[in-house]
Amino acid sequence: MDSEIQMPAPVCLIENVKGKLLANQEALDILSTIPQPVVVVAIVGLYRTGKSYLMNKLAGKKKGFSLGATVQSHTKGIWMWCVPHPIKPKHTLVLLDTEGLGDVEKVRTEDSTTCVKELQLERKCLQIPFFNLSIGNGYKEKNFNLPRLCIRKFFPKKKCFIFDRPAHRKKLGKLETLHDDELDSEFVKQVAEFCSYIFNNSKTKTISGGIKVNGPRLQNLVLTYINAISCGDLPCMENAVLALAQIENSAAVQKAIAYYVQQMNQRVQLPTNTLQELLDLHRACEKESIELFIKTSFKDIDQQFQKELAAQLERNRDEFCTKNIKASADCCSALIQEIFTPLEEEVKQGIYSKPGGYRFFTQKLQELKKKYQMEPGKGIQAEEILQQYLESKQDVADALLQTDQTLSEKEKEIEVERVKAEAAQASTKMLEEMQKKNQQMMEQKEKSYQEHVKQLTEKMEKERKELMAEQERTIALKLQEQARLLKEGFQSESRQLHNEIQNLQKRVSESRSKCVIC
Ligand SMILES: Nc1nc2c(ncn2[C@@H]2O[C@H](COP(=O)(O)OP(=O)(O)OP(=O)(O)O)[C@@H](O)[C@H]2O)c(=O)[nH]1
Ligand SMILES: [Mg+2]
Repeated sequence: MDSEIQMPAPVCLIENVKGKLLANQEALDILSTIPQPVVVVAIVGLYRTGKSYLMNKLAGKKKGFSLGATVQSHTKGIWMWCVPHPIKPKHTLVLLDTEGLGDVEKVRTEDSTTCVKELQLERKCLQIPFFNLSIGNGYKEKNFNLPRLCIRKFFPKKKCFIFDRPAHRKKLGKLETLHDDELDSEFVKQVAEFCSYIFNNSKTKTISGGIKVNGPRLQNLVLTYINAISCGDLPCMENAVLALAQIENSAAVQKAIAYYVQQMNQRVQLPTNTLQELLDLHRACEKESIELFIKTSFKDIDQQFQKELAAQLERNRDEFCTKNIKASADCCSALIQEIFTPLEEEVKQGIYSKPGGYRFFTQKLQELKKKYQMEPGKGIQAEEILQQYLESKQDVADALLQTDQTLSEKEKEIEVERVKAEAAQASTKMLEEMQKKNQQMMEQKEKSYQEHVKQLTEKMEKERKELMAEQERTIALKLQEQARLLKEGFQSESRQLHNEIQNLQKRVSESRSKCVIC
């Protein structure tokens, strides 16, 4: 089922048409077919700095992302190439090659692994470490520092690679046709180290809360970002995740309900002998259905979708109860017809309309009632349908009683009373049954609620722990960055980061003491 992705060449993911961004349907369709978690590697940097060339190396191919042969910027928009991850089984590596920046100030990226290739062609980068800031308040310094500060802020964890010139100047134009032994051996080694580092260190793309991103999720994120940008908004990770959660949680409800209905149809044989039997099966299917929802849903704010699931499960349970009642009633009516029709025929023929006939009639009636009661599989309406039938035939029995000449008036009166008492007893029993059923339904409601709460609590507790670990990791990295800024003499930047860290720490201690469900 989880077959490896086959994409012979990159496709354009986002087109840049006169500054307007458009998502390309072909690329979105490809993403929608990738059920595996994705590792996303994007590259950004100045134009004509060998980004596309490097991305081809990551794809393990000589050709793919198209390289520029002129001095003009070549790649337009964002191109995507999905390949099986070379070292992580059951993962897809999504390579994103971007349009070269004319101005490094435009660099704005978010979480996925991003390589910043800032190496100008024909120029070795001798400035080590790479992200040092320039002292001074002039335009030149600000211009120099801003992208570096941004990169340092958004990518607290960094790793720098310096590449030597790949080959002799004359050969640079046709790099992609050269064999490794025609390239500078240092460069070949550096590229191999770079690729190995990326493969080993790039994590599966997750969204806040440790939720793994697969192809369809990435597709939705792309669409949400593009929409936000088209509307003039800043693409915001939080909003994109919420939009994604809406789509997926609503699908998770549908999936969980479909599972419940399918399992109930498979496991329940209508009519069931007792209501409890149906409710027990409901409880088992409901538990699994909630599990399925909990597994696939995320960021279900105020449990909006779980509440919807609960309501739909209740409706479906009631539907099964109604079907159960109907199945039982149909079965009992058919049985009554089969068992009692011969007696009705005999009455019509006048067999019991003679002296002593009433006694024979009641005897026969008792026998047939027993026969009916002995019959298995009638379901929960057995008694009610029988009583309804007997009641409907009561005037026939009365007529036979009144016309039987072997009985005295006194005996007839006693018999009428006996029949009345019997009917009253039967209706009391039915009332008790009904109360019992109501009680069982109420208990089931409480159990359903408890099941929802139990599963939700477990999930929220797990998510809370993950979020806290995530926040603590971020704080640790930010603290390192703050210390570095301070050491470099950037007091105001360091102070700003210090405030950010304090806010984060406050949030962590809040979530530590927070009760999961109140
Ligand atoms: N000197 C040198 N040339 C390189 C290097 N990497 C690639 N090239 C060559 O530089 C040219 C441009 O490379 P690309 O990979 O297209 O550069 P790019 O950054 O994708 O360019 P844009 O798409 O315009 O942003 C090609 O002819 C490559 O063969 C490198 O590390 N050093
Ligand atoms: Mg390019």
